[in-house]
Amino acid sequence: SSSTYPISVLDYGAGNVLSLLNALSILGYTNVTIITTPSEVTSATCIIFPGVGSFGLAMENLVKMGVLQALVTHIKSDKPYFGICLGMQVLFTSSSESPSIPGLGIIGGEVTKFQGKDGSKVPNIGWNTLTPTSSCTSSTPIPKEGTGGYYYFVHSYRALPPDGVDKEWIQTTAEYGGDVYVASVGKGNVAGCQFHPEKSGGDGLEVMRRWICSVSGGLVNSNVGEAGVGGGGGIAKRLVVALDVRSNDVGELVVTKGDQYDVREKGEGGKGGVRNLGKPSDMARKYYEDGADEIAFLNITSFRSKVIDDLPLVELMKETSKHVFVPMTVGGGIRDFTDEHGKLWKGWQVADRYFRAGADKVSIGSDSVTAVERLRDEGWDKDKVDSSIGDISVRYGVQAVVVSIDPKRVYVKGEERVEAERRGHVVKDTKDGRACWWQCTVKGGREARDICAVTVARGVAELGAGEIMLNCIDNDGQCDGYDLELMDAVGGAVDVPVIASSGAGREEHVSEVFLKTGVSAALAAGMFHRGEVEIESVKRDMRDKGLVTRM
Ligand code: 1PR
Repeated sequence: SSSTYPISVLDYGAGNVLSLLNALSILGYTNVTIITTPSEVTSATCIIFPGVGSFGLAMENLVKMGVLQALVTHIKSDKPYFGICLGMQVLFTSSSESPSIPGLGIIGGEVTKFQGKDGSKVPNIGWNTLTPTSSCTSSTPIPKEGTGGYYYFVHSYRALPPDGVDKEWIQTTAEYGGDVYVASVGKGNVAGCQFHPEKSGGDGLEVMRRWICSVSGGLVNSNVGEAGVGGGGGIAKRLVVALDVRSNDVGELVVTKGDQYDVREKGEGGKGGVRNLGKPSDMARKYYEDGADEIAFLNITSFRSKVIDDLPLVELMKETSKHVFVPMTVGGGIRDFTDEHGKLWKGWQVADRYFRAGADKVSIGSDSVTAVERLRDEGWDKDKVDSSIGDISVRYGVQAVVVSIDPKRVYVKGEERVEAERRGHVVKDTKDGRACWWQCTVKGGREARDICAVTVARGVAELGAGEIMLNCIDNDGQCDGYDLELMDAVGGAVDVPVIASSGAGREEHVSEVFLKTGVSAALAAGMFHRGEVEIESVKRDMRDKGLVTRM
């Protein structure tokens, strides 16, 4: 069923409003406009504000657009407003993220940064359940009985429930890193949530539907699904499905999958064609419907692309984001490059194309390795190093920047070990009695560099990466499990979340990497593409072993 209730999406051009528009479209709202001017804000019936970037950037943009006063008037006269993530945070008085810039001041209280207590990673990225407060009822956007569902959060700052009168705003809280923080607020026709309803699968879409129904005078029927069944409270371990994408020999984009990064069939007496496992958008949609928590698209031949208007994954993202309502990452070719007309494009401009097409995060591979090499050459003074990582995290937030590392094991003994350590590599004793370090490669494993994975991970976290996708070329496609020693070595060295990748072949491998290392997410590709293992059975195994799991 469709509705012509007018909805205005306030946008200052720094992020992904496409996902929100797609969510509204699938819910049947056809009268949706993007607004940017004071008069549009003044005449809007219902405003949704999906803020992105930093608190200060959001407030400055509202001032620059001249809409600040009109927005405050709209909210204070109790006209419908829904703030998502930063769009909720700006309702508060201030934020320690930008101490000199006040918020809208609708809700008393300060937004502050997670402390990373007890080794918890910052940003908080993941799926969480909610706890209702006494202001949460069966008719609030998140109904009391729906708080057991899973909602997707990604943020470094959070509001702690303020004392006193403003408490009545707080409808649900969530728990992370030892904090109980504000997950959603609401009073009258004004509401907001810290999580992303447009990225929280069916549970999230339901929050939006209920809120719009209530403010538009529609019926909030209790279409509340079964509350999700998890392994308990707290943040769920994420299961990411990766789609390695490239053109095949006749120029179609296909999902492929390599063995140790070699994606060609073993042909007679030489190399066969590129393995074709299916159409990327169809496969992404299927994995979303099967319960994947996140989908990553990697353009594995990106080092060839030369034209900004010919980024192969842009159209794919636009298409996929119509049907997929969980976070999507795009990687491959995010770096500065000069096109055939001699024009220089910055990495963040390439990333921007993907964000506008529906991506939530970009993943940077080769360019991150060279950025850390420059950082090392500058004596680890990050102010002296320009990088795509820094450029993108400043504009879109650290949570939007994933770094993908493609290391290979190098075994060393005796003098070699001494020499490797002298060159700054972190060498570990492995359980088979040997010692190794993990050498970073660029260009999809084609070129090895004299820098180790632990060093690159530390460096990119300094430069502003929010997450690390940690592959391992030795284990890729081997179905023998993840490189646990690598996951441990890198996970222990950085405060940002690590996604384990490469080597999953059975359900137990995923549970194992969560139980034995501190990674926040596990990525798998081939076992799903070949139809050997189902997402649901992996999640059942995780849940049965006591891991918090979004079923
Ligand atoms: O360097 O910024 O242009 O990014 C290129 C990106 O493409 C990097 O993220 C790099 O990891 C990826 N890539 C490049 N070549 C290949 C290849 O396979 N020939 N694929 C490649 C990386 C790793 C995972 C894979 C897991 C899990 N593939 O995506 O899906 O290893 O596989 P499994 O579960 O089947 O073991 P830039």
